Amino acid sequence: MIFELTTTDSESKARAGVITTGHGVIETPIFMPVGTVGSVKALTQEQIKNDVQAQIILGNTYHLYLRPGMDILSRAGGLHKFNGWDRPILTDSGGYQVFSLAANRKIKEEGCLFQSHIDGSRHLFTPENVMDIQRTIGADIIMAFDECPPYPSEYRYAKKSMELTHRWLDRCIARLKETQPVYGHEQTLFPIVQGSTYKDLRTISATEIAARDCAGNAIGGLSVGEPEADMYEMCGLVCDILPKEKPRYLMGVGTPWNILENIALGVDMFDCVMPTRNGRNGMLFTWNGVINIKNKKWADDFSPIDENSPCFASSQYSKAYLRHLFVAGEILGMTLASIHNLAFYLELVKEARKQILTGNYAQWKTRMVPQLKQRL
Ligand code: PRF
Repeated sequence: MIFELTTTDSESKARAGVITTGHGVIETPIFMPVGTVGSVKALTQEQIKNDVQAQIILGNTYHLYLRPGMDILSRAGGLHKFNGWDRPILTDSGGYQVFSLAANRKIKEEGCLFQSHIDGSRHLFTPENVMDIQRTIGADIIMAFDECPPYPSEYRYAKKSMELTHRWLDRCIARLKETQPVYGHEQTLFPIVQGSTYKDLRTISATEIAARDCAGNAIGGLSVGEPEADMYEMCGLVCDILPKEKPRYLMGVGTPWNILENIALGVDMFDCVMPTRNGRNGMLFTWNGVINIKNKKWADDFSPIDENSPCFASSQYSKAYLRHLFVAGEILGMTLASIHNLAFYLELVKEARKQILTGNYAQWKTRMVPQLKQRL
C-alpha cells in the first residue's frame, strides 16, 4: 500500500491524499460504506459502485468468521471473489464486535473467549487467529486485534486495556511476519490507538502505535457515547502524534458534521453504519440538514430529496414517494434511502477533498457544519 499526501490545508490540519492498494486507488479523505457480512445492506455491487461511487467497503471479521465461516470463504477464493466486489476492502478485526455483540465474553491475556450471538457456540479470538482469519478473508487493509473499552471507563481499566491492546498488536505484527497473503495481493495492517477519554493514555497509545511504523494507523475507542467535544479533543491530540506521511483512520465515525470536524483535525478515512442503518429507518442526510422521511410533512412534497445530486435515488424520486414506500413498508424504501445517504456521504468527502485542494477547507467547514446539523 502506498499513501501519497497531495495537499495539507494551511488553516486546518485537513489533508488530501491518494492510497494505492492491490485493488485500486482510494482518494482521501474517504468514507467507507459498511458491509458487515460482506454485503452493504440492501444494495447490489452495481449500486455501491455506480450510484454511491464507493471506492472501498468494509467487512467484519467477527461476522464473516461466524457466517459463512472460513471454509466457505477460503473455497470461494476470498471475500472479493465471494461477493463480487473488485475494489479495495478493509476488514475490522472483531475486536469491537466481540465486545458489542457476543455473549459471555471473557478477556484474557491470550485473547477473548466469547459465545456467538447467532447460535451461542463458543469461540476464542487471539491476535494470531484473527490475523489468520483476515488472511483468509483477503481484505486489502486489515485491522489489529484490540479492546475497545466502554464509555465511561475508569482510568485504571482504560490503562490496563490499552496496554493489552499494545501487547496484542505486537503479536499481530509477529503473526503477519510469519504468514503470507493467500490470494497474491498485498495486505496492510493498521494498528489501533486506544486510551478512552484520558489525554495521557491517548498520548502514550499514539506514541506506541507510531513507533510500530505500520503503513497506516487507526484511532479506536471514540464515538462510543462520550461528548462530541471529548471525541474531537482526543482525535486532535492523537492526530498530532501519528506520523503525517501515513493515512489515519477514525473508526466508526460518524455524522456528516463529525466527519468534517475530524477531517479538519487530520483524519483521512472514516466508516460508520449511520448512513445505512439510519437510512433503513427513514433518516436522510442532506446538504441542508437531516430529514425524517416518515414525517407527515413530506406526504405531499413532490420535490426530489436533492435535485442537485448526481445520484439517481436522490434526484429522481420525490420525498412524497419515498415517504409512501416507508409508510407502506416497501423494501425499495430502504434501498433508496441507503443509496441516497451513502451517495451523500461520498459526495460530502469528495467536496471536502476539493475544498482542501483549493485551500478553502477551514472556511467551508465552518459554513457547512451548522447547515448539516439542521433538522428539516
Ligand atoms: N476498535 C475496532 N473497531 C471499531 C472501534 C474500535 O475501537 C470503534 C470505535 N468507534 C468502531 N469500530 N477494532
